Amino acid sequence: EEGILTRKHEWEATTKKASNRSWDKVYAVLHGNSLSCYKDQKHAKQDPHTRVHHETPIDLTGGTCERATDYTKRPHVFRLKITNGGEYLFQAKDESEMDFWIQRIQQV
Ligand code: I3P
Repeated sequence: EEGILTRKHEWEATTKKASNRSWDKVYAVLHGNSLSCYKDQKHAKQDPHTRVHHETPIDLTGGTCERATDYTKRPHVFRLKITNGGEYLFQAKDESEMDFWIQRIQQV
């Protein structure tokens, strides 16, 4: 699965707030147990090593993903928590895309 999402990195680890906290448009690609975020589709296709901020893929194993009901500044936002304590918010373009991503990530 892949598509455009807007992302905010909230926590780098349980007690470490992310330093770059702005919302960024990313091209997200779910592959196996991991989620990779690219600048756009072209980067995702041409060079899989060009993830945003030179990140390694986000390992979804053991993580949780659900709608961010407490985040009210934007609509269609879900939260991904990963096992190292990292947390991301993702904004989808509408409710059905949000539900789709949550379901897909929960299936991992
Ligand atoms: C961040 C940006 C985010 C904001 C975040 C700011 O500033 O304004 O939109 O999150 O607030 O730090 P910058 O772009 O200069 O990095 P919200 O949209 O959720 O308010 P935060 O630090 O309180 O998370």
